[in-house]
Amino acid sequence: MAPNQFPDDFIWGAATASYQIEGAVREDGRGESIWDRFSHTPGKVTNGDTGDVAADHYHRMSEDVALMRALELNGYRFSVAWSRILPQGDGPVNEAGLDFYDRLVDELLAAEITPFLTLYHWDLPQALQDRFGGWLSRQMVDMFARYADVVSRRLGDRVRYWATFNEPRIFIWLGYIEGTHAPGLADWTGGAQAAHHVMLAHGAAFRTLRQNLGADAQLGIVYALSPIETVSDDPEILARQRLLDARTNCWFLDPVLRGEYPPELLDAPQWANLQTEPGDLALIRTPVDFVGINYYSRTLLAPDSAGKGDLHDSAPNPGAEYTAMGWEVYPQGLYTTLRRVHERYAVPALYVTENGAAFDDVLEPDGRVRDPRRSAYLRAHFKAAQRAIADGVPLKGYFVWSLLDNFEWAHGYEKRFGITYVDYPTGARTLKDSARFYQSVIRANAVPEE
Ligand code: IFM
Repeated sequence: MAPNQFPDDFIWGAATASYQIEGAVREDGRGESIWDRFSHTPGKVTNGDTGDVAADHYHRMSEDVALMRALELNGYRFSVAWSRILPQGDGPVNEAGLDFYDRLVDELLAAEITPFLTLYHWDLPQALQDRFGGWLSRQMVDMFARYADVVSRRLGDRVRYWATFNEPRIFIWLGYIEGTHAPGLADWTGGAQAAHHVMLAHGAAFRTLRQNLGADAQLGIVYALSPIETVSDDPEILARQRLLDARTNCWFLDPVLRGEYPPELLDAPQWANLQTEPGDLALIRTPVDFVGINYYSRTLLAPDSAGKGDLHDSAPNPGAEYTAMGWEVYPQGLYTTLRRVHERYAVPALYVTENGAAFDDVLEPDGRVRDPRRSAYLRAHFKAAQRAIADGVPLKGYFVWSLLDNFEWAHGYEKRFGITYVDYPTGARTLKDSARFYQSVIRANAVPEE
């Protein structure tokens, strides 16, 4: 393999998530999700934006698959909206909801694009929040396993790659501990308990999927990871590094892949009242076929860094480049993360299931979106991935976040992550320059020289 080449069967894809792109929130029997409720609550989302229309993907799905084909993607990562399938979370199945994903999968396969399906990318049916308090309840484990059963029975003959959850740490932290995301709860003890139920739900759904789909299915889970680095070896900072690494990286990796929670977590007061039952860790521990890694930036700890052990505990790095999200551009961190996951957990396959950047893109009068910083960001991260492969990491594919500009949760439509520009008033799509750059990478199966 030439030094700048990727392996022959490498998957080049793009990723999206249901609530962020679909819109059509009241169509074809879809039930309310916690993000419908949250985004319609005044003050929760920038500019009062909601996912009611989003990128209108529900109506433009064929156009979006054509876009993927034009870009020559060979993989597409999407999530299923639970409330389209089971509008009340459990109870009757909504066939029209399943039909939508059925058509999506067929169109992808016709375009020779491999579907990578994620069951849960944060849009829980509101009915389950109302009845049980969402993930606070252990009853969610059975609910999620049933949902996995329904979806896999319908799509399992054509979808080979399945992830249970997207970024459990993020939706637990922001939704249950900090309250800035749906369902808007702010309680550490509840968050730790909810996280445990998410892990159990992963384990239960994993068994259901394996049973329904057989040994050939590729089953995994997707994590948001970030290396925790420090500006000094001051003992206070090193202690914070250990705790934050446990909270950021190992909290959800260790139970699934090693059958234990990191000791730094269990020693912390927030975990003192964790309710568990015998056999829980055996259910959570699952022989996954792959781990998906969402990587955006590192976390840098300094004596005066802001959050002191929480998700926002990162210090500025003078002179570094930052994206519109305020995240440091740090490609080296992707290499470090891939190496570390490979060395610590020895999973058969890794995928970069999300990587990308938000910038303040402008659609210019000549119809182009010039986003050289996004192309540079992607180039540098592709190279970091390539270095990891050369050093023995079984990285099998890469999904750029995102195919389309979309609803960036509490930031609404203000942050644009797409390689395709979406003009929200009309829904019109325009490939940004970075999409063309990405296409050149895919065509060459290599990062072209600058
Ligand atoms: O938009 C999100 C996505 O839903 C989960 N991963 C990070 C992205 C950018 O913030």
